[in-house]
Amino acid sequence: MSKRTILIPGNIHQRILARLTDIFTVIRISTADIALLNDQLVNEISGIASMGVIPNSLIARLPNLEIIAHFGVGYDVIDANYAARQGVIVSNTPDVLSEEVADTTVGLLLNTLRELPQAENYLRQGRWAKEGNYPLTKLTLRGRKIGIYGLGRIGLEIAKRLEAFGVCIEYHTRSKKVDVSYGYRSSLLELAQQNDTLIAIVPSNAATDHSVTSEVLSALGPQGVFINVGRGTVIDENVLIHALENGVIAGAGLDVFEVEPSTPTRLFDFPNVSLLPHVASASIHTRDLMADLVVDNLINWFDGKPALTPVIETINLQRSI
Ligand code: NAP
Ligand code: 8YV
Repeated sequence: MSKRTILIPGNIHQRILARLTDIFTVIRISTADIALLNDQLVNEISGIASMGVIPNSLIARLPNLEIIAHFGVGYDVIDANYAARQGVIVSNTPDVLSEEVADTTVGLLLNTLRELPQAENYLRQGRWAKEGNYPLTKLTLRGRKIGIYGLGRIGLEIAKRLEAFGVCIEYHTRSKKVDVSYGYRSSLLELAQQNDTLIAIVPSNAATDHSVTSEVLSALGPQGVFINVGRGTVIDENVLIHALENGVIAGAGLDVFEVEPSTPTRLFDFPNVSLLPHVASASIHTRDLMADLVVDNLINWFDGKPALTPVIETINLQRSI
């Protein structure tokens, strides 16, 4: 394999940097801005390893770019259709994180319903000894009807885990899955009408952005709970805050936000909301697997083989070996 030049704009996992540096010439710039590259580099770069936004303006100006290896399964920060038109393959990191994200989702659901972080804080603050038992929680998982919005790799892992909790499970996706026994609802509104707990694990795209509307939240009902581990863009945060303020739903658990890392401080005031700073896949174990997949996609590609995990939009650019 000839020594190729890989661009890393912005932050990247240390393991990616270490492994790439052994094999490739690595160029780092602070942000994905073409103005930060001189003409020689512009011509030399044939791959990108990244975890943030890659603007079309950068893709357009790198004449020898062949592949963008993205760190993360969600790749809404890259216009993959544009990359495909430019002949640039995009890879992501599916599967290796699904179980971790599903584990975290169940944790977030329980935290939201049973107020476990608040109860722990109560103990740590010495209030148990001074004030007596933590109050009984208003919400419970017992008897809940769970609607999963998105039954892909991660949604399925969430469903499998929730089965063990003995709760009722249904789902909504654009197409009914043939190999699952969970009840299918052909619209998100219908899913919310038939269930009291909505877990969103869909990618961000034009169809899913702001799709959890005030009508969907109302349909969950006053005992309703909304859990979001997909992307913050699935709901307008003002709509969610309004629903929480007015008792339209009973609580929410969020790992993702509309404009990260900022989080609307108004959410901090709700005792019935559990918040996590986008940590669903964030263990050393799982992030190492994701990092390896980024690197292995690049190695395979520049070794003349197909990329390991190309995104669907660029799959036709795969090498056939
Ligand atoms: P996936 O396997 O591609 O699953 C996506 C699911 O969403 C599929 O079931 C798909 O079914 C459904 N879907 C897509 N568009 C839809 C629409 N308009 N309406 C209804 N359903 C729709 O992806 P995954 O690996 O499970 O990951 C899902 C997403 O989770 C990622 O894209 C990422 O945004 C997010 N994520 C977040 C974290 C975190 O740290 N919080 C970690 C990993 C992933 P149909 O195609 O049949 O509609
Ligand atoms: C990561 C994620 O936090 O994979 C995804 O889509 O949202 C998370 O696993 C993120 O991609 C790391 O930047």
